[in-house]
Amino acid sequence: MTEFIAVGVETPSSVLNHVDLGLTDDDVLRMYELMLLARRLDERMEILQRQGKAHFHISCRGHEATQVGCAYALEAGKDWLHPYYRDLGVLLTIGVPARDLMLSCLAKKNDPASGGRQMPAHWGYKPLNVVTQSSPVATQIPQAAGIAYAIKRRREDAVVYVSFGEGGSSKGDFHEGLNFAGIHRLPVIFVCENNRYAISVAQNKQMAIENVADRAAGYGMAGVVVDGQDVLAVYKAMKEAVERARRGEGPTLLEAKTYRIVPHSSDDDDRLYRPREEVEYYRTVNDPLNRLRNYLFEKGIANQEMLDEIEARVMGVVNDATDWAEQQPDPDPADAMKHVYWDR
Ligand SMILES: Cc1ncc(C[n+]2csc(CCOP(=O)(O)OP(=O)(O)O)c2C)c(N)n1
Ligand SMILES: [Mg+2]
Repeated sequence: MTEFIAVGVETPSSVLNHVDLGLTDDDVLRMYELMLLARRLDERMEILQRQGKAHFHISCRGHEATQVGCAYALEAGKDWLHPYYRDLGVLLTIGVPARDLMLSCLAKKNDPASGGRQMPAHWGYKPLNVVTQSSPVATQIPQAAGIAYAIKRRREDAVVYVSFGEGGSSKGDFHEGLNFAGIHRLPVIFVCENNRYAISVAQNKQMAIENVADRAAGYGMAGVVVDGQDVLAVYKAMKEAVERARRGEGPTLLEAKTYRIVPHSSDDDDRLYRPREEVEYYRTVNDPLNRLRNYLFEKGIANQEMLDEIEARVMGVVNDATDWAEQQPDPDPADAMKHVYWDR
């Protein structure tokens, strides 16, 4: 289990004040709990993969502020989500129970995403309008534009959240989805979780620009860059984008500068392509949980005892989800070909 390393005064908290954003102290504590739950559940899923119980793991760790900040600005059950594989924090914040997420991780029969057929982290959850994704990166982007087009044609009030990495923004799907959404002024927020690497490929090998969001001008939409380690900054930017979309003012390309603090997936060794000092900086000084924890202390919203209580509650949820999901049935082998297209 990752322990937070003690942080010094150099760790920033947030440049913003939650009260100015319409958030209560309880909201900020809830954000902290969701971020911690995402991290601890993710750590548990990695352990299960190492034990041979899950066949693959891809992590949200380091992205928690971006994910919780974004999803906190959405309306559960009304808005639509096309999350990408790192978005464990988005799923938890919108209200998917940890137990259901664990069913996907362990490829169990009652996994709500696909009955254990998809890879882990190919989220899908019908009751909360979470649309499952395909493995080729960025395919969710034009799909999200399509859902937003339907929402607009039906004159509904919902908005669409879709996320992807900066590497995914090199795909043609990115251009097609954003171009279509810009033309029709669709209620969709394109969130780029820019962690500076697409597996081993650094951002400067993907694009000749500093900010993915600068491309928004080319599609006639708002482009916003935000510090993805600051949950309040992300929430503010996302809330403004959601409000623009609901007012009929069209899409936003929101780029959150973040970092993954572990290898790309359970099949990767990141020591081959990035310096340890860089990873260490984001695991300590600029870790999103450390940043929010400092904010809670600074504003007198929480003390260590309260954070210990949150940690205990979170571990209760993680342990319950693990123990329960491990007892659930595996898919029936006789169903293996169900829903698989076979053209004789
Ligand atoms: C079209 C396609 N090419 C390659 C892959 C293999 N692949 C999976 S994730 C990934 C990196 C994506 O990087 P990025 O979009 O920056 O997201 P991150 O994983 O960094 O969050 C690649 C190359 C894929 N899934 N789909
Ligand atoms: Mg990336």
